[in-house]
Amino acid sequence: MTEQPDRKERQRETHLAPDPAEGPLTTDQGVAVDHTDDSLTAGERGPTLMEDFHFREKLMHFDHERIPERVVHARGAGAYGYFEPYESCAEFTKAAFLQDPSVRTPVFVRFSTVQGPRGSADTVRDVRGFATKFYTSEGNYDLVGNNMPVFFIQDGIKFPDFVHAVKPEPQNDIPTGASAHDTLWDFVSLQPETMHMMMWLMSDRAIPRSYRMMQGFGVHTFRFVNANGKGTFVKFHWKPKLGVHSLVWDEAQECQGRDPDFNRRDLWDAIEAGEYPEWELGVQLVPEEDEFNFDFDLLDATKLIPEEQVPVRPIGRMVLDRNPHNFFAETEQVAFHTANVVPGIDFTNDPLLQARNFSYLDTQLIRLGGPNFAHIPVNQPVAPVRTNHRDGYHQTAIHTGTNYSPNSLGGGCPAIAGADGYAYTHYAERVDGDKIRKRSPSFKDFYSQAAMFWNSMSDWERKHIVDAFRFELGKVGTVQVRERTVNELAHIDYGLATAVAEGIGVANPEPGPDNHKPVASPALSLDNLGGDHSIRTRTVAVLVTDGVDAEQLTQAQQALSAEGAVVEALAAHDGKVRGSDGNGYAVDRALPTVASVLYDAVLLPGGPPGTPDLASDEAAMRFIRDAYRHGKPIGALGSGVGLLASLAPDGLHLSAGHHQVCSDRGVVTDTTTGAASEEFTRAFTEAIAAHRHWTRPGPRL
Ligand code: HDD
Repeated sequence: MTEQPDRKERQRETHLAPDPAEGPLTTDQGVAVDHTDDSLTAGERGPTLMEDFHFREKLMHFDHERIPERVVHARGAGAYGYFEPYESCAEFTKAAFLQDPSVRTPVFVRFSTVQGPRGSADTVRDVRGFATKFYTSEGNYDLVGNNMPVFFIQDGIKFPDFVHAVKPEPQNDIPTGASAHDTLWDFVSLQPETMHMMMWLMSDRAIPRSYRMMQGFGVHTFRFVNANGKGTFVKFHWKPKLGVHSLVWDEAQECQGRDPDFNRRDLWDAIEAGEYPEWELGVQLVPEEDEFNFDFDLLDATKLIPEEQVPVRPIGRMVLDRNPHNFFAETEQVAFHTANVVPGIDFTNDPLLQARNFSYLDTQLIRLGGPNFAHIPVNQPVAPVRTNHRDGYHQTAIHTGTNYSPNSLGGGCPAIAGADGYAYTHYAERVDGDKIRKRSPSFKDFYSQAAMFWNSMSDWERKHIVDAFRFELGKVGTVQVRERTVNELAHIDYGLATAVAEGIGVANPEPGPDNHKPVASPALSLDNLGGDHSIRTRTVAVLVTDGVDAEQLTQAQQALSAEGAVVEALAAHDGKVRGSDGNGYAVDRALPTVASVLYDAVLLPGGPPGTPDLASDEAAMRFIRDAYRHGKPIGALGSGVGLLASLAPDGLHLSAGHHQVCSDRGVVTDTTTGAASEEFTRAFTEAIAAHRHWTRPGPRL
């Protein structure tokens, strides 16, 4: 493996501020400070003096610590890592970082929500940003994508309208981190091109379990260009190794309060634990001559290319293995730009992409306060930089030599690379046409792919989509907006429209023109995106009390940890519980500080007769009920099975008698006392790998 990732790391290290512990506290001017707790005053109870330069500098700096947050994607979390290709992609692109499997290219990735401000909660219903900066040997390449493969609008000139509509309402700045309000749905109901993306937004893709467990998409059709100048259309896909998993809406909402940093913490903790998140980069390639072989326009970002039509070809993998040293310096100040491309990667005339190529550069000026943001360490390429750009706010370089081109006084430096294959040469696409403001007729089918998405969903996914529409529109006060949206849904699927109409108290719409081909794309269903089916990094709560069966506890912890799960013992109090063998067993967290929504599964070990019953602990009981309602795997052993039996709804099968393992819709039980059987561990592990179990009987509990 080459040294490349270390190049970015070494570059970062040169910017690390020295540890203040090595010297005395000073002012910005380097003058040592004798006292920082009291300001300089005229007398012990007198006014503060103007000459207190330390006080004034300290306050001045503090007063200016904040920069404008991103107008969208304000809340995010980032990490460094590397990308390595599986094999050379020279046939399609000359991009240097896609040529040699032995070359690792350093990356920085920032995940984000879109609507909420910097301090909003993570688990809101929203699109997630998935932006990757590749520090390649030929300069930075930014793939600024989302976790959904399509977008709300077709032309970037609508972006301010869309964002104004989805952002909190202007008079009161409500709601935070939510799309369930009148202005968004007003816009949506009047702008049918949004409907495909709204289907994605109402699906569970909008509430990912983890940034590590979501797909990423470049969305637009881009262009690969090979060394001979031949172009190939390309769509980019990131596929997570751990599979794609989501929360349930009820859980996501509670999680917003229990841990607003749920996704951010999860990413940080996984990397700290050495569980490095990994994605495979895949591409859908379309030869230029096939551009018009689709029943949609490749330049329309509200459309995807079904994987069944053009398979995703895996070309490399990305691993995130380092957390930032400083959130502000790195995650906040990272500046992505869709036009940061390298030779071998080019644009298409997708009008959304064209607008983005203006917007991202522009926005950094207000956000980062001047044109020198490429000097900020996280934004610095590892490729050499030689420009004639000079001066401007926050200039930190002391340039010498000439600053114009052509020159002879500076020896002609920097020289122009020329079109010799090394420099970036724009793809020579022929364009001509009249100057017009008009959407191409090829962009006018707004519903077929929305219908395809609906057709591709499993029953539980469809139910969640209907529930989401009902929730969102149920928060919309204007009846006409509700009605108009339902009318739009009738163009997608009449059953969907009437199911939503019923929930929000509006009349059934007129049936839409039923002219969609009954097309489905199985690749779109979460049922088919299980990843490696492992339980690595899934969190399992073991509810324990004094008297817990020590053998069961230890063995279950060991067996699940061996599979890569994060197992935590929870009890009514911190410290230790006394096991059935008389020994103390560490409690990882006290129940009042956590909740079921923070875990993927729960295990109830048993204990000998007389063991204090979890049933008397309100927090434990709520934990079990929530886990059941949210379809989470529940394991119970020994007397734990009895507790579960006292709560379980009719129709759920639990084991009875001695040594009998029973697994029913993610509830796995074994009445054995002592260490759990291998059969139990296997069944419980499988239940956790399946993530959620939707067909459980209700209610009781
Ligand atoms: Fe955008 C940020 C993704 C359309 C204008 N966008 C931003 C980020 C992501 C995306 C992931 C956060 C980057 C970061 O972490 O710093 N945006 C998308 C995708 C789009 C899209 C996948 C459609 C395919 N965006 C889009 C359009 C426009 C913008 C059409 C404007 C015409 N986006 C911006 C922006 C932001 C931004 C205003 C805010 C902060 C920033 O750029 O750096 O320029």
